[in-house]
Amino acid sequence: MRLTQYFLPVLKETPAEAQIASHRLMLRAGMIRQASAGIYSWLPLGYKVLRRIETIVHEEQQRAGHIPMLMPTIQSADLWRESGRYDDYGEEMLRLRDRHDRELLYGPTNEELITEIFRTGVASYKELPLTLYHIQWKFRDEIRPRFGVMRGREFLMKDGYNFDLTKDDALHAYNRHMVSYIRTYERMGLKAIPMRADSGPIGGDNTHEFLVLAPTGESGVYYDRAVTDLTLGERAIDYGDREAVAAICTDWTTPYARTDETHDPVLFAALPEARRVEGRGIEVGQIFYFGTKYSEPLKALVSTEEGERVPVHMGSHGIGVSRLVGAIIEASHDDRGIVWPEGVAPFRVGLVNLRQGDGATDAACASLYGELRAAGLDPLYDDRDERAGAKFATMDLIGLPWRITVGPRGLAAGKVELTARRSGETEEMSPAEAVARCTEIYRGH
Ligand code: 5CA
Repeated sequence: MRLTQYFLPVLKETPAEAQIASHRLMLRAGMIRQASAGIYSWLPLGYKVLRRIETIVHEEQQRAGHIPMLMPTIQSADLWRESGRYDDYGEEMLRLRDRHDRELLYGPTNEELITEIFRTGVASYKELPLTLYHIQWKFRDEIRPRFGVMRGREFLMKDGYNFDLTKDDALHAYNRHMVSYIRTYERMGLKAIPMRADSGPIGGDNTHEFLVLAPTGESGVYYDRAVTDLTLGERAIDYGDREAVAAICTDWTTPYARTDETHDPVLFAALPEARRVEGRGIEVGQIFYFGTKYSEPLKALVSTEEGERVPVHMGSHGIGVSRLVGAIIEASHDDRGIVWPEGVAPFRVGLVNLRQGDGATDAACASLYGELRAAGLDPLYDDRDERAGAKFATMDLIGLPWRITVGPRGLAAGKVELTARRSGETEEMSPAEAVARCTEIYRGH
């Protein structure tokens, strides 16, 4: 993309209403614009990051064997009466009426609707196990929407639902979700720690939240330092292998790691002092096993091998897709702006022309731009008639991980500069080498 043909409304001033770095930077970098309290438009740059995150979530869910679909944002109140949650959900639920005076709501989550789909589509244990998920906008009329997309009223969530015959099968689904989530967050350059949590209005006693450590997080967290040394990396995972999947979960859940809701000071105090860490975290996902809490009232039954009709065991599993954009920025920024991890960068490479209008420099940039595109590196070419300082400031603010700088002096020696946003390190090399290096960096992302 050429910057002169893009829409990147960066702000010079720091917006007064934004209290945390990610909110400030998302507004300044022209990623989002508030439409009303807790409701945002995603401008082109922000939308690109959101789509990258969604793609990673889709890939990892499907790798775990979970099936994508799409349910609507608007749901009928009737189903929520059947489950008994229509009244329980309280003021957070946005309730609507259509022209026929039928009661509707903007879905805050989808346990009821998916269970309804399941009960009319599945009759026998032979069709299990089944895990369905979608990525869809939710609405929760939060009393205090704040921190931009971190606590919005409208937000994008991946929510998945498993249906299993037995508790053991459902716990395997729970474990599959835990492992696939760890991998999902790692691909986004995040360390998200599963912590034992409280289930709130979703219900059930088996639940973990995934927390990204950040001083601006809304949850207090207490953990054993050992848990931060764990990584899944590139290892192959057979999601059908119950023991292998369970063993990974055991590794991650054995060290003490809890949020303030479930913190146990006595257990925590038993850890060696050097390993005890207290901090704050951003909740970027939560998984639940709740057994037959919804399948019983909603009559989601299957026939067993013996011909008996039994309620299925269920769990639900959420990832805060739009919140992740903010969480990644909280975890990865500096004084000059955002520092995107390679996995989610809106453009892979920024191309800066230091002498716009100079024939040779323009020609070198145009050809480099073409090669970067051909290599699938989705470059952003700053072809504006601006000073070098202003171009660098924009690139730093929007946080592209790699920048190639092209100027007449370097070109005379056949060189351009490749700069890493994170370290600021710069290396001179030929344009072809710069393309080759970036291609190598992004292999696998
Ligand atoms: N039905 C279950 C799992 S599918 C559920 O709704 N879980 S949840 O309430 O924990 O939400 C899942 C994730 O959505 C949270 O971990 C969080 O990352 C994100 N989320 C929840 N509320 C908001 C909000 N107001 N703004 C942005 N993200 C949110």
